[in-house]
Formats: sequence, structure tokens, C-alpha cells
Amino acid sequence: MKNALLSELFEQMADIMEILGEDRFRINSYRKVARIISDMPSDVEMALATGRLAETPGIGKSSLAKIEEFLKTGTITAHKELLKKIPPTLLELLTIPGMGPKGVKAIYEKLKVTSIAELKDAIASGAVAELSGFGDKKAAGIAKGIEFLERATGRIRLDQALEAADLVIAELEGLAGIQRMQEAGSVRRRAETIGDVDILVAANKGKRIIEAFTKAPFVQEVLAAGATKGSAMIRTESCPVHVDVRVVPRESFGAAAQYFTGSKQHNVRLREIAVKAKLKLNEYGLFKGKRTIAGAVEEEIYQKLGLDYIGPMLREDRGEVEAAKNHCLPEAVESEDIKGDLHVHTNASDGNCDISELARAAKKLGYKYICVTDHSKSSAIASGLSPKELGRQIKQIRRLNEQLKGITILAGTEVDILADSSLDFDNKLLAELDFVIAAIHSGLASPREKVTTRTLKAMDNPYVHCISHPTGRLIGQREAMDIDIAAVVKHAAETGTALEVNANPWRLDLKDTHCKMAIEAGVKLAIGTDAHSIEQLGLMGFGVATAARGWATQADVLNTLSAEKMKSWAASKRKR
Ligand code: DGT
Ligand code: CA
Ligand code: CA
Repeated sequence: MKNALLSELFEQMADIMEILGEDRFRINSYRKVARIISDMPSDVEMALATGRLAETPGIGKSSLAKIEEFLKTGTITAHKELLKKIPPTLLELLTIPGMGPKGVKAIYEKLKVTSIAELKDAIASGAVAELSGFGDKKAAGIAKGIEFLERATGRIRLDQALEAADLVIAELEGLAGIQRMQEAGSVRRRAETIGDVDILVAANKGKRIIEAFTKAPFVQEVLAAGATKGSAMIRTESCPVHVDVRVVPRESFGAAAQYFTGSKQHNVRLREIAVKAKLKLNEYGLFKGKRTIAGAVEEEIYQKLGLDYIGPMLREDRGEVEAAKNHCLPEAVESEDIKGDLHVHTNASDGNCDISELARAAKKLGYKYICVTDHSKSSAIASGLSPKELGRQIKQIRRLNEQLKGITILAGTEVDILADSSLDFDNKLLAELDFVIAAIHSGLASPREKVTTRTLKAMDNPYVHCISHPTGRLIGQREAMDIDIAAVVKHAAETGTALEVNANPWRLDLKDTHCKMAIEAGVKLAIGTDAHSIEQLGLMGFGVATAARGWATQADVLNTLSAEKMKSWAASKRKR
């Protein structure tokens, strides 16, 4: 689907026009088009072909023409014209967390700053703080944003990496001579961010495979192309991605998969074991003198080293080697174990479809239940529900449950934890719900004590079953709250509150190491997609992988329970 890229182009046109101080009405209409396209559950190309796009309110004639132009040519002339009007580095300022087009406009017009490097100088000289509407606090905030950006640079989100991996694998799949092919590196380990994407191929004629890769239509820049390894920057819908493809002979595919999946630290531990056993382990195989003991099959490498097989998601040297030796590795939770989604939004708040559409889509995914968790009224930007509206929604859900077969809708909420630690709905209303998740959506930058106290107090409430996205981070965009996660985990155990693993690849929060802490403390994990559309119900796998990376088994995850057991788990906190 070209939706993401197209939406971004419209957003960028609006940004540039705003920086240039152009017509507000057109700016807003471009932003609206961007939003419509990115929220669209179906392919924009299809929507255009069927005429549905032309009928969509908010898509005018001129926008439609631009969309057509993009789908035909891959570019939009108006976008190219706008780009010519500003210095090319100016747009990088918009990637700084907390910097919007208004801020960029001021800094560009008044200080003639055109790049991040120049902005850093302007902050250091005090010029930014002196600008009207900025001040010391805002200047320091921007400096922090730049620091964050620089630290994050070069790594991409897991969903972006998987998109690239899928693209390359699909391109190579049909080639003659490929015996095996799979992901390796951090992508195969399902790490939360990815430096580069590694693909491993078993074939005899490496050069031809590498050539096919480096000449693929999505390749932007070839970084290296040899007989067994190719590296390139490839274009995906969301961002440029560095991909390494390696070709190895079939006899050493298992050893290569083991070696190139890593992590480096995990590999170091394995090699130590090999050395102790007077063996040699490398990417070609496991050897005793000149004799090959294992090589073609990855499982055999572990077996011959006296270890149980360690799944890729555990290979981080966090105790998995010891556990494999002692035969006590966790049996990782899998997507098939998940019986329902505990965090979804409908168009009653900021989602884009209604309850029954979501329920039907969830049923198709094989779920037994979904829990509708729209926002509460304090989340005004997310069109949160008033108590009255939630009351009506509960009734609507009860009615729908009588009609729908094969899936249960649980009535829930994602209630705001307010600044004074109280909740946005009173207990009488919360008591009517099947499952309540509570979250901080404001004041994320407050001091450690404040955000921690807010979270602990929310867990004290007998009607709060789960804390959603407990640290509030957005990968590559917003830092986590400075929350005392050890205290949160401890109190979750004390109060019988679950902690969410938010499956959205921007969040993955709790993250893997936090999941492990929670599980060790006996806290249940609740995996939710935080879906705002039907498509996003499909994000569950990211949450499952994150939980598995945190050593979660089926028993550690609340939504592996049946709907009935889920409900009685929820009721049990209220009886404590
Ligand atoms: P990334 O790309 O930063 O997200 O992380 P990885 O783990 O994919 O790292 P990458 O792409 O540099 O290398 C892929 C795997 O190859 C890595 O996980 C382990 C293996 N590897 C690479 N360099 C070394 C090394 O110097 N020593 C060892 N033992 N293994 C290495
Ligand atoms: Ca990598
Ligand atoms: Ca690599």
C-alpha cells in the first residue's frame, strides 16, 4: 500500500506551507487529506479506482489530482515546487521531538537557522531562548530533543525493518538456486529497534543472488556487492533501510543462521562453551579438529554444545544459556495462545470504526473476545468519552453481545490517570465495566516521583485491572517517562494489577526487560494492540514477541485465558 508515503507527502506539503506562512485554509486541508489517507483501512489505489476516494468528504478536486499524479508517477509536482522554496536541510528540524512547523518558521525567519547543526549553535549562543515565544525552558527542551534524536539516529522500528525484510525475501523468493532463506540478526530476534536488516540465503551460486538483490527495483544505493555478501540501502514505504544479504552453502546454513542471528553477547557465550569442550564454533559450523560436528541445522549446534535449543528471541545473554544447560528455558508464549485483544479504540473516541466492525474483524483473527477501551473525557484530543457516553456504550455492548455469535465484547475503558492521581471516571461507573485499563496521557515529562506516584495510586484502585503503556515511550519520537519501574512492578504484584505490553511497534511498552522483571515478581502481562483501526488489530505479534523476549509463557499472559476466566480474573481483584 502506498498510503503511508502519500500521507507523508501531504503532511510535508502542509509543513512547508506553514513554514512559508502560506494560506491557512489550504494547509489545513492538506493535513486533513494526509490524515484521511493514513487512516484509510484499504489501499488508496483501490479507493481511487473504485471512485470511493472522490466521494470522501475532505478530498477535494485538487487533492484528488495530486493523488492521481502520485499514483501514476510516484511524485507530486506541487510537492517538488514547495521543496524548492526552502533550504533542503530545513525539514530535518521538524524531526526534532517537540518542534513543529510554527517553531521552525520562527527559527528560520528570525535567526536564519536552516539545519540541526545551526540550531545547536543558536541554542548554545542563547539566541533561541531570546526569541519571543521561546525562553530558556523551551530552548532547553529543544536541545534535549536534538540529543534524543542523535541517540536514536540510525536505528529503525521493528515494523519498518520487517517491512524491508519481507520486501527483499519476496523479491528473491522466486530465484532459481535458492535452497533456504530467512531473516537473521536483530530482526529475527524481534528486537525493539533495528540497526540493519540481515537476510541469510543458502545457495550455490552466491554472485547471482547478490546481483538480483542489488539490482532490485527498491534499491536506492548499493553499498557493497560481492560473491557472497551484498549491502544496500533500500526504499520502503516508511523509510530507507540498510539491508545485508549473505549467501552461504547449504552445509553451513544452520551455523550461519546461528552466528548471524546473534546477539553478539549470546554468541560469545556459546563460543566459550565450545572452547571449553575443545571444539571450534564459527559461522561455518561446529568443529572437532577438522571434523564437522554440526553445520547444516541450527538446532544441532545447540544440541552438540549440550544445550536445549534456544529460540532467537531469547538470545540476548540474559540467563538463557544457563537455563538451556539446566533444561529450564521458558516455553515462550505464541500468537496462537492469544484469545483476545484487551486494548482497542472505536470511533466513539479516536478510533476509525465501530464496535461491531472491530468485533467481526477480531473474530476473523480467531479471537474469542475483545475489550473496548475508549479514552476518557480528559483525553480531549482523543475525543474521550464522558461518563454519560460511556454509560451508553456499556449498554450498546451488552446489546451487541446478544446478537453476535462466536465473539464476546468486553466493556472497558482506558481511563486517564489525572495529574492529582485520581481517575477520570468514578468507581461507580468503573464497577459496571468488565475490564479497566488506566493510563497516563498528560504530564509525561513530570519528575520521577510524580509519575510514579500517579501510577501506584491508580493501581490501589480495586477497579483498575491494568496499567497501559506504563512508561509512555514512543520509539524514536518520545522518551519514556522517568518512572520507577521497579516500584511499579512491586506494587502491581501487591495489588494484583496487570501491566500492559502495548503491541504497537511505536510503543512496545512494557519492553522486554521490564516484562522479565514483572514475570519474576508474579505480575500478569496483558497484551493489547491499542488498535485504532481494523488493520491495527494485526499488530498483536509485536506484543507477543516483546513478551516472549521477556521470557513470558502462556501462563504469564492474561489474554491467553478464555473470556470466562478473564472475567473472573478481573472480578477477583475487586474482591481482594
Ligand atoms: P543491529 O543490526 O544493530 O540491530 O543488531 P544485529 O544483532 O543484527 O547486529 P549486526 O547486524 O551487526 O550483526 C548480525 C549478527 O552477526 C550479530 O547479531 C551477531 C553476528 N556478529 C556480527 N559481528 C560479530 C562479531 O564481531 N562477533 C560475534 N560473535 N558475532 C558477530
Ligand atoms: Ca542487523
Ligand atoms: Ca548486519
